[in-house]
Amino acid sequence: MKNIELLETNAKEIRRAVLDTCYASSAGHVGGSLSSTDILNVLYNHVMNVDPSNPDNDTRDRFVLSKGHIAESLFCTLSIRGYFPKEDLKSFSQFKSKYIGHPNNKISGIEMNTGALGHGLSVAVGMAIAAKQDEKPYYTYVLMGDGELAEGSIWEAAMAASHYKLDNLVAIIDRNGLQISGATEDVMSLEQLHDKWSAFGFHVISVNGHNYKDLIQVFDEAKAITGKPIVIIADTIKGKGVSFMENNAKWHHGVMDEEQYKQAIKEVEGADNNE
Ligand SMILES: Cc1ncc(C[n+]2csc(CCOP(=O)(O)OP(=O)(O)O)c2C)c(N)n1
Ligand SMILES: [Mg+2]
Repeated sequence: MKNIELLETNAKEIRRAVLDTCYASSAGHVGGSLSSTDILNVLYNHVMNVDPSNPDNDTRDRFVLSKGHIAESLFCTLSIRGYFPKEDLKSFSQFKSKYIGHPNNKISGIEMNTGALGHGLSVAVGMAIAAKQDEKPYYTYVLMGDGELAEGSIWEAAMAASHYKLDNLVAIIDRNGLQISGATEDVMSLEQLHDKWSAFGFHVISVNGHNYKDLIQVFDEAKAITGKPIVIIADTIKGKGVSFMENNAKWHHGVMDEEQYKQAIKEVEGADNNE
């Protein structure tokens, strides 16, 4: 499967760029960046109809990073996809840089400023309604964190999405089980998550969020659904690819020292394949 091999090569490159960016800036949210890497990779390099040389094309698929704190993961994915030079990321999180610690729509390829959790789905609903009204063929994808689901505004947006039968809207939940201060099930329990989204009128799909074959299949499945919005619950590992970060809330926004950085790079570069 040539496609999957390419995605796996990209994944290493994105993970390496995320680690470089976080280490150089002593900033970023490395744990949630690494849990979302494979989702962003498959969206930008397989699923979405986007063209970096024409980023404002009217019929482009839209993507909203509702869990905006992992901006570096989106920036690295966009730069590797060709939206802007990788060099630009050297200014990440620095004074006067447009590559601030959260998505910023002054950057090519970014649709919405995010970072205050809970708003992405509402705006994505608006984009999906606009596509229907304008009779445009684009899909809107929105990535949310599982901790983010504690925001009440998400459930208002979910009601609207099913009320308007937005089958051109695909929500993805990075279900890594952790939020900033610990396990989601301790901080604000979410289960039964599948049943909740189903009760809100969504077509619900569960997937291993690190397996490209499965991810490709569920994004295909989403396109075949009509009459209701789709949510993909992607089971992931926070810190995926770096053993000492995996499943450890400390690495939500932990800063690596030199030894940890070197070890992390060694691990992501040595990874045989993505899952
Ligand atoms: C409205 C709002 N409240 C609080 C925060 C602070 N905050 C940043 S990340 C985070 C935890 C998010 O957890 P999750 O959505 O699970 O993200 P992930 O595990 O994917 O990094 C919190 C509470 C915020 N950014 N916005
Ligand atoms: Mg989480």
